[in-house]
Amino acid sequence: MLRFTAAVCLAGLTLAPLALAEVHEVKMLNRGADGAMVYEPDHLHIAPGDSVRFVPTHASHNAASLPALWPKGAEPFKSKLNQAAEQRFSEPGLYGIQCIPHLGMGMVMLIEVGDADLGAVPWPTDLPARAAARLQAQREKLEAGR
Ligand SMILES: [Cu+2]
Repeated sequence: MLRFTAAVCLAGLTLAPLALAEVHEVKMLNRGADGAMVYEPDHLHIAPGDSVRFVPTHASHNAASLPALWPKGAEPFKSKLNQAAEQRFSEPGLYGIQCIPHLGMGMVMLIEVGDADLGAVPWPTDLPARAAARLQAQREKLEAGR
């Protein structure tokens, strides 16, 4: 009887995958389709409660909150170099992610959690030029994907 109950529960879980939070994988690369020092993909639109798993496909990268582009009240984070890290995003908003060693080379990405009002997000003005240009391009891709 117990075994039967367990089997029914498992069947129920597999029938309702949409109710479960997703984990989105992002590679950290020395070179990708869009150039040197990139996250791939470099922009994500995810649901509140979803997680992002940062994978050190190449060496010497990490993922950390970009303080200039981080929702008020959301918990900042910083992963260790060369280690996979999983970060859960529960607060809706627009999140900037940086690789600390390569911010100057433009290694950043954008994560939109829920439906952010992109026009109302204070946009950072003091970032290295390559990072600012890539963030702008990522924002345009998020807007175009709606
Ligand atoms: Cu890096």
